Amino acid sequence: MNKISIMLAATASLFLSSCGQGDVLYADKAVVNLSPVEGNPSAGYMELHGGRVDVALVGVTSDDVLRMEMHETVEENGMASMNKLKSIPVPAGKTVKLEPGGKHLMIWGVGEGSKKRGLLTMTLIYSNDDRIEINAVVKKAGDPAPAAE
Ligand SMILES: [Cu+2]
Repeated sequence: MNKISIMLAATASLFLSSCGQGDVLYADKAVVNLSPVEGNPSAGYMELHGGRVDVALVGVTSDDVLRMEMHETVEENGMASMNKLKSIPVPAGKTVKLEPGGKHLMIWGVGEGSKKRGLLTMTLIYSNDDRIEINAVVKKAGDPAPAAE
């Protein structure tokens, strides 16, 4: 191995150890789809990325909502209904998607300030006591999809 390839190999392993999947517990792609019907709850979606150890998301809070719950949409006999979840497991190194038709956040009373700002700041609380603050993009009903913007 010549000098350059040794350096490249060292750089590659550094990159893997510092940025490798599964090292850091975080969340991204958070959106809140405001309900088109005044008074109805809005829905929140995001991707939860697992860290080095298995944890669970045990709560989500925000200063600018009335109430927030973790839900899962389930289908029984062709009928969709929602169950309230106490926690959402986030296995080490895995990505868990909160998405339409699956696990999601149900959000009551998103504040006018967050609606105007277009961002809702929320805190994710994990079973290992980690707290992660994220900004979810607030979308009004009928807003174009991000790809079209
Ligand atoms: Cu729900």
